[in-house]
Amino acid sequence: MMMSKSRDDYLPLTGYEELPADAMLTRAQSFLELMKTRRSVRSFSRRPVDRKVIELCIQAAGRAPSGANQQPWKFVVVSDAELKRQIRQAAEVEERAFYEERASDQWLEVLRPLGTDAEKPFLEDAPYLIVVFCENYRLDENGKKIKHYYVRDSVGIAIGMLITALHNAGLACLTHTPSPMQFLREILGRPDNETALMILVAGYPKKGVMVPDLDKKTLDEIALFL
Ligand code: IYR
Repeated sequence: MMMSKSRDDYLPLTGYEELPADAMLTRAQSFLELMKTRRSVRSFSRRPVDRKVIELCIQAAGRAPSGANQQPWKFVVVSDAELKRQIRQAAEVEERAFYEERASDQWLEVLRPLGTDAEKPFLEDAPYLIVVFCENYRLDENGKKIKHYYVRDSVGIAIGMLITALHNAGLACLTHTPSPMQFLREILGRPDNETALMILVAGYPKKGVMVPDLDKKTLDEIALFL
């Protein structure tokens, strides 16, 4: 049986560097300025992107904290044109059902400023579809199910870090969640313990792309200091 680690195996904290107070403020401010320039885009250039950049960004996402450090994520990076075509076709079937029947009037109303519809050409245009799966459990060496904890929370954090890493690298992305998403497990041949959570569409924005005129809430609206 694999021996699990215990508190006796603790290591000193390395790599952490305390910044002088002024440097801390400057860094926090400039990171905010960087994040202010992040926008979701829905039109992508077909220009290829160096796969190494995607690998590095996924490695950054893989540094996310997770329940019991179980790292319950799998990033399936799709660049194959035929797979992208299949994903687009299946996603558009679900999206048509969403826009024509499933969505409530209230839901369609809040979506109106985004100008979305059932057509998803970005699923074929963008060089990469990073399909993010949750690993709900794993099988140990004896085939016994080991449950994972806080799975969606953990995978959500990793996705946030991936979005940030892609933006920092100068790429655009879109969080896309056609619903339901079972077709992704089927098309990509993923095992039963995995559930698709999101498609992160990644690449260069199409030249001249327009984005909706959206506001972000202010600090006072999103935070309380007690
Ligand atoms: N999945 C649909 C609808 C949609 C829903 C939400 I909430 C969004 O923020 C954006 C879109 C689509 O992708 O069009």
